[in-house]
Amino acid sequence: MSGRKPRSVANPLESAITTPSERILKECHSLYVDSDNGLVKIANSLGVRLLPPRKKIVVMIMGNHSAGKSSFINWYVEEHIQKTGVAIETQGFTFITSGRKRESLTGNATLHLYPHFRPLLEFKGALDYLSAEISTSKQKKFSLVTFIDTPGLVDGDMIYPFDVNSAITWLGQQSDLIFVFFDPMGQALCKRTLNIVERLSDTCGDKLLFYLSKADEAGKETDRQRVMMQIVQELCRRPGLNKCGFEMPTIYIPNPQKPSRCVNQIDGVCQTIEKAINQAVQKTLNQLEKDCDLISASISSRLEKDKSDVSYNKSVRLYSLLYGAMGIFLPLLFIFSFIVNTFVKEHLEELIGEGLAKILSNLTVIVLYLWEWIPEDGQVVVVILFMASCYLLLFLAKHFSRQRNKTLSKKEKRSLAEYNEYIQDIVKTKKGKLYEWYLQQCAAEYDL
Ligand SMILES: Nc1nc2c(ncn2[C@@H]2O[C@H](COP(=O)(O)OP(=O)(O)OP(=O)(O)O)[C@@H](O)[C@H]2O)c(=O)[nH]1
Ligand SMILES: [Mg+2]
Repeated sequence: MSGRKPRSVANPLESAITTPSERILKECHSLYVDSDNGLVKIANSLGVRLLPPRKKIVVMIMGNHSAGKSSFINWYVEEHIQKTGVAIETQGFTFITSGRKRESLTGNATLHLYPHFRPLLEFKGALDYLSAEISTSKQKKFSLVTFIDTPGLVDGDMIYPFDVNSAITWLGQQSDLIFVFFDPMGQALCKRTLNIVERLSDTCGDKLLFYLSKADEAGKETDRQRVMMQIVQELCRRPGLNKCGFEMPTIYIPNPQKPSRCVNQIDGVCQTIEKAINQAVQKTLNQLEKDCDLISASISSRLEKDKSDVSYNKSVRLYSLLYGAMGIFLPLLFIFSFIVNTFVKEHLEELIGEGLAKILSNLTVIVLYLWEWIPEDGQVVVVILFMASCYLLLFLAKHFSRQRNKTLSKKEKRSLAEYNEYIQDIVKTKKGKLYEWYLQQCAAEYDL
């Protein structure tokens, strides 16, 4: 099929400024959402629901109030996007993502940008505390990451305007990575944080990563060790959390004015994000292959079903014709026999010729013989029964004519064959090339 070609998203200028992972994710995404030949559209026409892959990974940062969540995002993006400070600064959810223009979006606009987060509406009151910040920053891997900054968690009398525990848990389930920040200050052992972490570890244990943030404020090395022990002990006390070996890297925002002797593992956080991006690229390419196979299998089964429908319709049509013919022929023969009988043999021969008259009289003689065989007082009943049987035959003919299954038109069959060809020849070939290119890029990076 020469007409169908996936629209390539990368023009030469764009490919020069985007990373290989970004390009692959974009190209895969466009293979799904293309308005003419998108996989989502093709799958939809076959009754299969496909979700386009995300172009970015989602990293949610949660933790105690003032743990340094917003500061970490600002540091990563290298722009002061999120308000930071000792007061409770972040009260809602903010999506921080890269874009062409610096922009701040409110709740409704945010949900337009992220339609798959629409179920957030079920958390009453959360919409008013939802926003998005679009930044033009290209620092680190920000072009492939959407951060979710979450409200600072505290115990006690603090009233949240929505069910914060459930909303964070739900958002965590939608994310690719969940960073939990514990700072060495007073709130380190906030019960609310531990409760949410415990709930999340049930379903997303592999995405949960713990960090001791603001580690430069922990004082001496011994103090830091003590704080860390306390946090780990508190976490392990929870039945749902004591199964895994804990890792809690110490991180802090580097401050040239305030150098610290404490080990800073903040670069490890960036590496974790990069690893998740690479995994997302591989997952997206693998999913593309699976979705192609799913569509091809659906097309084959649709064509197979159509074949059996066609042969079923043939047999049903035959039954319908047979019953219909009998339902019409038998009463006609009955009436005709009596009409023919009223003619004198010679008159009939004169009228239609000797040969035809002989055939007709042979045909009608059987009917007349049967008719005479019926006792006179039962003839009315027999006529009624005969008419009822003819009606039944016509009814059966109609019934079978309605039993036909809908089959594919020639045009539909041709477009299914074209879809299959497009999936096998173009999409799969493209996927193979992207994979090859991705592996080449990886090898090139590691070889350097
Ligand atoms: N020394 C030090 N201070 C930090 C670090 N990270 C953040 N801070 C400070 O800690 C305070 C709180 O930081 P935020 O980033 O607002 O913390 P948050 O977790 O977003 O707080 P909420 O939004 O209220 O939950 C601010 O005054 C920051 O300047 C760090 O690594 N080291
Ligand atoms: Mg904050």
